Amino acid sequence: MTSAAYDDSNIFAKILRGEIPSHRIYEDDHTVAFMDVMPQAPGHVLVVPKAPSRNIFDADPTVLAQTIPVVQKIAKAVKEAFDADGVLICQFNEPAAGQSVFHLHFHVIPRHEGVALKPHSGKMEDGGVLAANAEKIKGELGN
Ligand code: DGP
Repeated sequence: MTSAAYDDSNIFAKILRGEIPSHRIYEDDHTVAFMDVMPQAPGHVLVVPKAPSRNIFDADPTVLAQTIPVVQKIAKAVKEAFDADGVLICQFNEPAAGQSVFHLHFHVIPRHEGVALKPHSGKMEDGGVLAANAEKIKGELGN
């Protein structure tokens, strides 16, 4: 079965164009990282390539190669910022796999021993909490 085409009205395309706000923690020529508004744990970040693709299936391998080093950088920063025991990295492709926003993105989620992961796309977090968590991570990134 083929995937639907990329649709630039998705919420992350709007964030990338600056049409709706986000708590950005990192940006370079190819990639943006911002706080997930429905975090599965405090410090849950989304790493988003600027180039349009719906998910892994239509992504340009060059874009993937540019994105993974940023995922690594953010994983290290959230581990330090939240004193995490581990970091979960995940990425969903198509609704059957749990994808709800159709612009390629990687989830970077700090984990602590014995603390359960909150549901995927669950409860909206308070903006002040997201802002404070973004500042913690930016501090680790040195910006
Ligand atoms: P998924 O497509 O299943 O990988 O999940 C999309 C994630 O995006 C989910 O964890 C919730 C989050 N999310 C949904 N809408 C927004 C939004 O408007 N802003 C931000 N920062 N995150 C969002």
